[in-house]
Amino acid sequence: MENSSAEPIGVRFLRGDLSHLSPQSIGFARRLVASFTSRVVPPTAFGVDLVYLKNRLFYLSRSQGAFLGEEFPSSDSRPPVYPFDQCDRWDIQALPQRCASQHSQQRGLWVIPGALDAKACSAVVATVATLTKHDEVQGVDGVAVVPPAKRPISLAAPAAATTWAWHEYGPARWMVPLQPSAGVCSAFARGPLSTLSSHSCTDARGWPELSALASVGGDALRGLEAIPAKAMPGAFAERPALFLQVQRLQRGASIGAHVDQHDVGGRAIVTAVVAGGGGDVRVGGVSFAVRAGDVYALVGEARDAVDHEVYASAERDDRLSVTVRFGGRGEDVFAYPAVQRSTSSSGPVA
Ligand SMILES: O=C(O)CCC(=O)C(=O)O
Repeated sequence: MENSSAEPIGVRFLRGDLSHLSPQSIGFARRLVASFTSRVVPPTAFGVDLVYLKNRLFYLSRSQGAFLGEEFPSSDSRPPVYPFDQCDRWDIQALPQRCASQHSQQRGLWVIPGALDAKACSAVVATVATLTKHDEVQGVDGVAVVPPAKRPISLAAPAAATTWAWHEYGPARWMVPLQPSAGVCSAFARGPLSTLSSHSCTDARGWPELSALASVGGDALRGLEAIPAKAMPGAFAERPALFLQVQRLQRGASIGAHVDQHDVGGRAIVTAVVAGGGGDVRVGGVSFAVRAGDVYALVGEARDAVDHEVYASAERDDRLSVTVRFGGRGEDVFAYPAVQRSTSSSGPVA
C-alpha cells in the first residue's frame, strides 16, 4: 500500500498509526506482537505500548468481519453500512453540559455530555474494583467460573452474589452484570436473559444487586439508572431498568459494528463512559467522541434500524463503561419485565 505520509512507515507503525498496512501485514504483525507480548509481557518496550499495539492489531485484522448479523435473517434486512469517513460528525462537547440532546437527523440517538462528574466516575471505578476483587477474571489464576444456568431453570432464585469476577467476552473485552435497583424480573431472568452469552448464560437472579452496593459508586450507578427517565422522559419514562452491564475494554481494543439483540438487549439503552474514553462511537451515519462522564442513549430507530460501534481510542487508557438496558412499554413486542420485585426511585438527575 502506498505511503502518502512524509513520515517513514516504521515511525508511523511505532506511533500506533496502522492505516498504511495491508490486512496481510496487519495479520502477520499481530501474530508477531501477540507472540512477543505473551512471552515477554512488558506493557511497554522502547516507549511502545505493546498491549495497545497488540489489541489494535487484533481488532484491525478483524475489522471487516466484526458486524454481528445474527439479528437479521437475511442480508437484505441488515442495516446500511456507513463508512466512518462518510459519517456526520457530531461535536457533543459543544452541546449544553448535563442536558439531554437528540441528534437532529438520527432520531433516537441522545447524548448527555458531562452527565457524571469526575467524582462520580472515580467512585464507580472504585466500586467496580471492589465488585471484581481488583480485576479478577473468571477462569484465570484459579478464579472460579460462574456456570451457565441449569435447564430447566428453577423457579427458586439463587442467592445474589456480592462480588463477580470479570467474564472475558472477547479478546481484551470483559463484562460484569448487575441486577437493577428493583431487582431483575424473574420471568425475564428465566427467559431471554438466561441466553445472553455476554454474561455466559448465567441466572441473572444470582447477579450482584445494584441496591446492595453500599458505596458512593453504588449511589452514582443508581443515579445513572435514574437519569434517562428524568432527562429524556419521552423516550424513557415508564421503562423499567432490566439490567446493567459494566464493560472493560483494554486500550487498543474496539467493539465491532452490531445491533443489540432485540429480545434481550433492552428496548432502550443508555451507556455512560466512566474511565478511559476519548474514543469515537458511531451510531448509523453519525460519529462522535465520548469522554469519561458522557452518556449516550439509543432508542427507537437508533437502537433498531442502524448499527453502532465503538472505535479504539487514541488515548492509552483502558475504557470502562456502564450500560443500562431498559425494558419495553406496554405496546412493545418485548415488554419485559411484566412485574418488578419492588419499585425504586430517586437519584441525582443529570
Ligand atoms: O461501551 C459502549 O460504549 C457500548 C457497548 C455496546 O455497544 C455493547 O456492549 O453492546
